[in-house]
Amino acid sequence: MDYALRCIECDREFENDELYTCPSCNGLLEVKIRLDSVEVDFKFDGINLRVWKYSNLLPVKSKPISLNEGGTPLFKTTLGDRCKVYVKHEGMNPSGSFKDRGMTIGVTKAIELGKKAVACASTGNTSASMAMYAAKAGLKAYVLLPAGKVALGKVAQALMHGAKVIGIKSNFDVALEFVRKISEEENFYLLNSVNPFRLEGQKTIAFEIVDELGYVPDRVILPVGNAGNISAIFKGFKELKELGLIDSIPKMTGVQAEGASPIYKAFKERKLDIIPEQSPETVATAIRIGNPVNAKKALNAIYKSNGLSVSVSDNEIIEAQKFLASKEGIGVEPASAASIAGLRKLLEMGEIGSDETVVCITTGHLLKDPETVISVCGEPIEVEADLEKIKEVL
Ligand code: AN7
Repeated sequence: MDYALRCIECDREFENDELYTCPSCNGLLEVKIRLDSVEVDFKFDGINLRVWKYSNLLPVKSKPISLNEGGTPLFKTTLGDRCKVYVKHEGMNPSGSFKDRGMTIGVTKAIELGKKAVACASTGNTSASMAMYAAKAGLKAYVLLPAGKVALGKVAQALMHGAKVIGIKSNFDVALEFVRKISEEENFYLLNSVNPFRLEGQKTIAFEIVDELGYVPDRVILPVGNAGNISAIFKGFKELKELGLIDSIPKMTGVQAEGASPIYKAFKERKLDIIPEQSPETVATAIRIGNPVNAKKALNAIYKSNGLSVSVSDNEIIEAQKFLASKEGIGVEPASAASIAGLRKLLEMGEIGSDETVVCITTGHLLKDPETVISVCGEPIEVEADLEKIKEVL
């Protein structure tokens, strides 16, 4: 396959895979695949859905470092009143989040480039996933976290998979600035979503949706933090359209938490860029991000697809998390529930047509954040080991 890294700002192209941003204007890079060089040999038949099914559209040459990522369930739900709502549960990936789709490509690329170590800043899921794939690949893994602001399950994963985990007394955005500098100085391969190859893995969410549904939904709703995933999924649909495999692109709909909503604010004013927020705050710690690196790509995805952005309160997020878990049997972490909270809000606002088919992406698993569950559901009731006493509380 023929591809180059293209700057989304100045349009220059580079053949060097080891870049994260444009050497000439510092703009974001994306992988431009020369689609006329691609032979699409996979069938959209809804079977064997996995990230590497679509390898002809994935810009890596070496043997995949894979843990069977992708192929996540697409559940039909009753969430939509009159319109059809599906939930694609990315929490069912091997490390429990959508990040695995990006990491299988990112870590394979790290091996291809001869790197010995990988690094990221993270609100949690990126670090869990990176640590897991680095372990599989035999690479060292370094993680910078906002101390005390990462859900317990995610820290546990990063530690157990053998990453060196450092908590800094600041937020994600500051951690990312540090890790970018450190990676450059120490020759670590940076695996945050500023890395254009990671997004290539995540675009397979779009491929799987079309593959499994057999058609293109009208809208895709997902939570937005660092804004990589919305950009990646849009790119996936765009490539399918350019290849002539589909003829429309869903309205990309990004949901942010009220306390961390620079993209929503930019969208509201129809701006092309964000104003960074210094002290982002939300119960959905995964998306507690004030300065999303992929903001320009994400806003482009929203505008070009005729989509929109909405913000939801912490209360709406928790209510949506409980609703999804107790009514549909789908257990997700708070950030993921933002997509359901966004759906409910947009239905109320009358923004979603009754004839629409909507796919909500739930990005991470319920078990990632047990502490929030206990704080909103309470501890289990404790009673004596006595039949009558147990019956009393039933
Ligand atoms: C569950 O782990 O940024 O908009 O460092 O864990 O692509 O950033 C996590 C992000 C949504 C937002 N849902 O995705 C990290 C990190 C969950 C997440 C997002 C994240 P992007």
